[in-house]
Amino acid sequence: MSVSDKLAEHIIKGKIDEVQALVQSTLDDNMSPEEVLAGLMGGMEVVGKRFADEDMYIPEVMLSARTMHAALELLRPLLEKDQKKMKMKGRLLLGTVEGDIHDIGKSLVEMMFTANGFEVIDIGINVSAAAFVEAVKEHQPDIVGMSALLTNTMPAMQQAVAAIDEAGLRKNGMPKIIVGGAPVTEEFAKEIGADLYGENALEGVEMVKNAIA
Ligand code: B1M
Repeated sequence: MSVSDKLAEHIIKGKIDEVQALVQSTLDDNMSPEEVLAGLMGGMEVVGKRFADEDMYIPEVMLSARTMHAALELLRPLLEKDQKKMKMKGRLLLGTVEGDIHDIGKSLVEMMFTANGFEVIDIGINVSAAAFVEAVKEHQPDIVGMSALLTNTMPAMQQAVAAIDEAGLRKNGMPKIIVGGAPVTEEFAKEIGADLYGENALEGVEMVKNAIA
């Protein structure tokens, strides 16, 4: 079994200690953090499929999610290591929208933006439209990022974008609003008045860099 397959298997089985030990040893063996991440993501993909097929249930999926977070924490310092040398590129305010508690994708977005020289203010999960508005007022971000993983929380994303506009907080095209998450599409992003859509965390970074260059 390849190292990537073993990493994936630990995620699927929710083996926190084992995944941390394997991540550490593969990094010590000079496997790149990006390759390790790809192995871990492979595991989450299988979890998603098994969850959909009712071959895995919520408690097991939660354990896989906790295992993924534990593994990501080991990658964080490596992915973010050059960040201090960079000139700050902008401030991102980030949250998962109301009704939605999925946060692994958001954590990756947070890590990738931080690694690319952005200051990230993560306002968490289940963030209401009003809370986005308050946070925009407080933190004056250059970019607002919203994540949604459920089809039925996509309207909350639309409400949050509308609330920011209604409060008069998006003037002269700033802050840019970027949305993402498994059910979100570029078409939906346009439809709800978001400026940008990121299919994955890295694409999100590239979109934002191009938009605020
Ligand atoms: Co949930 N869940 N879940 N779940 N869960 C999904 C999303 C689902 C697709 C599973 C399935 O049925 N196949 C399904 C949604 C169906 C739908 O609406 N279309 C689903 C469901 C139904 C539910 C519940 C309703 C189940 C229930 O209670 N009956 C419930 C809802 C809870 C709630 O939010 N109110 C629920 C609960 C949970 C757990 C708590 C058990 C757990 C979450 C734990 C946690 O996050 N801490 C969980 C998990 C883990 C999943 C799956 C298996 C994995 C999600 C994940 O972390 N993926 C998921 C299946 C799937 O997605 N295939 C599923 C890995 C992560 C890296 O990917 O978040 O997509 P993702 O992020 C990607 C991109 O989307 C993008 O970048 C990342 C990659 O770089 N991205 C952005 C994300 N946000 C972005 C923002 C950006 C840019 C890019 O800019 C700002």
